[in-house]
Amino acid sequence: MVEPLRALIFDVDGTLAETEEVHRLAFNRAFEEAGIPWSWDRTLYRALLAVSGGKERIRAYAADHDPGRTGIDALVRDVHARKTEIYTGMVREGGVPFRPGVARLIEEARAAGLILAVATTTTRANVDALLDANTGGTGHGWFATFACADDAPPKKPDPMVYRVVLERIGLPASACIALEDSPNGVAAATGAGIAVVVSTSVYTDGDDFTGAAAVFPDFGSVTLDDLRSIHTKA
Ligand code: XBP
Ligand code: MG
Repeated sequence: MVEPLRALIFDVDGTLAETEEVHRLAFNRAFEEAGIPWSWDRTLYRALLAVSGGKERIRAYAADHDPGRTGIDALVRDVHARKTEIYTGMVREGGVPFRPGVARLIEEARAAGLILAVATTTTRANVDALLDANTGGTGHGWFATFACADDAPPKKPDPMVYRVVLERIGLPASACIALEDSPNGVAAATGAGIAVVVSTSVYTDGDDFTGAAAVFPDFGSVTLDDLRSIHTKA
């Protein structure tokens, strides 16, 4: 890109923090509470993550594994709402820290006057819980905008959530870098014309990140200057 880097757009799950294992446990607890005989182990959950969005994930799983079940619309609505309550409760207990380098990159970007934003498939309440647990609430003010599940109904790999962020921050895609952990996230960001830098996560390690400008195991040794040079070459 010829113009300077002016914004970092962060994905949440798998990027800000390794949250998917907590999501998986919350899904299973919500199923159990509802008396639904479903339980997602790690291997199955990794496959189910191909579908972004918890509601969409439940619906896709039911269609494949329990096609005769009736009342799916109410099940998805109610079980997902309870799952979100369980998830936010677990995150607020602590123990889901930011991934290596994330807090430092945020600090470097803020000190350099970059705009920060969030583009996620997850529910806003989940983002708030993660920021409250890891920043005591101050983290909300770091981000100019949060585009979450309700802001972009078509989920990643659809680029809508990133287009919503670009619109809200008033910058062209060429002035931004997206930080992601998954192929769906890479497809969504590149679909919006944004260069993507990946930190592979527990559930995406080894996936195909074709289209990403750079892939790292984590951001522990990635500086803002590294992102600037990646952005220049993108
Ligand atoms: C990852 C997702 C989300 C979470 C579950 O989001 O696909 O659906 O797995 O959260 P991200 P919800 O874009 O941050 O990687 O149940 O709230 O959808
Ligand atoms: Mg993610």
